[in-house]
Amino acid sequence: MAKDNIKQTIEALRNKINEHNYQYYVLDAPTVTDAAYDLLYRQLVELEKEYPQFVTPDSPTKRVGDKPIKAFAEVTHSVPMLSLENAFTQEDIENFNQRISDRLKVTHIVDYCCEPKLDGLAISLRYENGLLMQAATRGDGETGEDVTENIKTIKMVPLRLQGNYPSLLEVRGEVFMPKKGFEKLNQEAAKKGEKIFANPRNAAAGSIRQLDPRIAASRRLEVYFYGVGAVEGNVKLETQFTMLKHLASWGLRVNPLIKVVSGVKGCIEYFEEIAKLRDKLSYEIDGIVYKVNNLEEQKRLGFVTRAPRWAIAHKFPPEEVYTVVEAVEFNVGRTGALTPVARLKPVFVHGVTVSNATLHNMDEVERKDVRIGDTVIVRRAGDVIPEIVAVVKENRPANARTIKLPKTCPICHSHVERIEDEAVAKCTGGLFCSAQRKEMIRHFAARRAMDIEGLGNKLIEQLVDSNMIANVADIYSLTQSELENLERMGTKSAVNLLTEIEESKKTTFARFLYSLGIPEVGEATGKQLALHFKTLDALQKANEEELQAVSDIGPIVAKHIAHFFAEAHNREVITKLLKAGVHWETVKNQASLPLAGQTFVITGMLSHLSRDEAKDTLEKLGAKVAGSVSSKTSYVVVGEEAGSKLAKAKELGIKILSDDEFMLFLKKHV
Ligand code: 5U1
Repeated sequence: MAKDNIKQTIEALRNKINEHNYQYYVLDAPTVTDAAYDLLYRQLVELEKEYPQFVTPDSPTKRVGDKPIKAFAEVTHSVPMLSLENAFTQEDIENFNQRISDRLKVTHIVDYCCEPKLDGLAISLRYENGLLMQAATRGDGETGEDVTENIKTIKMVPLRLQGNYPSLLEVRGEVFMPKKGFEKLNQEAAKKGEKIFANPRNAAAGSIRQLDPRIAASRRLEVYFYGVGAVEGNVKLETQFTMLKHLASWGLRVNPLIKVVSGVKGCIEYFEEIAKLRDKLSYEIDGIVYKVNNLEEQKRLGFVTRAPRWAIAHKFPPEEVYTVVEAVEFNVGRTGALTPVARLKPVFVHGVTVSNATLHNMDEVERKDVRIGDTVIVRRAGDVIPEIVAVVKENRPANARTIKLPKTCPICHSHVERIEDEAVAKCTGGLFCSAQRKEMIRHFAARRAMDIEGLGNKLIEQLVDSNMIANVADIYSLTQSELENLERMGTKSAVNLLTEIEESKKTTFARFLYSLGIPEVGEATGKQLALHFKTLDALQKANEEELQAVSDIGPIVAKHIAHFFAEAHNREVITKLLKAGVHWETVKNQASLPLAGQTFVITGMLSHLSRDEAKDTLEKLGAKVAGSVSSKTSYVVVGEEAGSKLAKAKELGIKILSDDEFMLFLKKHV
């Protein structure tokens, strides 16, 4: 074949495949069989292999890069990516509509473009002369991360636009993981003993923030586009709805449920209509977005801080469902506390099957008067643990059984003790109880404690049940040959785990104290103790009175700490840990650190650091990190989707640092 012919054949194949992708993924109306599609694709792969000079960046074969990237570059959005104000009631929507009419000085009923609000990850795609040049996350709205390689793996994202597209288009939308893909991903993760995602939103975000595009490609991600940033060229956009029609004509997937309605009444009707459909949708939604339909009016309304005045997200209430309590079991925690857990007849809520709900403690069981056999209302909001809201007393069967605190521990059969006036009942088995031992080890290995990532729940179960480890110090004597012989543990996993165990030996005094699992000693108390006593020796020698001299430590916590160190077994474990090589840097005097005396509040999702990393860095510099904004706050660090804390900071005139400003601030102080 002549070179010109080959070039044309490759081009024709590319166009055909892109057209089939569009029909399949965007229109959901394929016109060829999978086999016919695969044949075209293979032909293109073969020809491109033979004639690499004719490969173009928009070739469908170039969606998945074969190498991980090193890091995500920063992208400054030419038009900021806004977020949305939330509304929860009809009254909120009425107020929103009133504000719009007042500001526009109009008396006519305003038209709204209504869209389902997806629970995913906001992205911005930049097309230059129809070619996909860049994809970025929202980040702080001004600057995001370059995730082009991962976005390209989503087949419904066109690599080249079609039709009469503008010369420059920045299009905004939401990447999400449909319910089925999410369930499958979690089932596979659970089988492999890997971390499961709490919700589809985390799964989508986690997939797009992978450095290896092959991982993103293996996840079933989808996208819907809902707006534009910068647009240049021959296109006139008049309403939100016609803008979306234009997007669809350029090959960009737009949600088919979008509709224009008239006034608040239309909005609420749409809200109710979609709420009824919600369970049947293949993806999770958490509300409806209403947008003033007229784009000229949108422009006149403008925006406040990072949210437009012309749009609002009307959130669905937390979902509540009815089910039956089939049994109640008691989980034993690290400190021996028994938590009643209701085993429920499985019920589907928000795309997740719920079969357990915590009842917290016996006081809660008695207060709610929950009995086995009862019909109950279960609520699941976002990713929190499902809880029983109330009992439907009218449905109580005659044979409903009251829930009794067991007299002995369900795991080790030691005596259970419930101290008068205390809600919590405890197994008295201590380290004799394997449930407590497992929880203790789980706590010790946790990320915020000694941070041994590969030591997950399943492995701990195996190690304790087979008597390979009895306490946390034993972790440091595990050997490769012992580990290799365990279920689901090859040489590679064993070596990786041993490396992590070795790395965990270098820690901080505060983390070490926290990881010991002393009752009532959380991270904050661990830090206070480390700062106050500076050495383990000094802490171990302190009596209850001396312990109470530490800020925030009262008589109960002091007693727990003193008891812990008085116990010979605990001292033995500590000695073994130190002998194994666990060590930390000498604790510095707080006052000498650069951010001593300053209090920070972090709100929203940061794009450069995880919240934990930001907190650790600030604390290492001597700052305190608080959970709420007050007049004593020195700085509020604001990430994506910051809410009421940002508003409060503004109200109190507290210094605000954006995500990027915070990074510069840290650089200056490290
Ligand atoms: N459906 C939809 N989701 N969503 C999210 N539309 C929409 N619009 C948004 C956001 C953040 O922002 C524009 C109003 C700027």
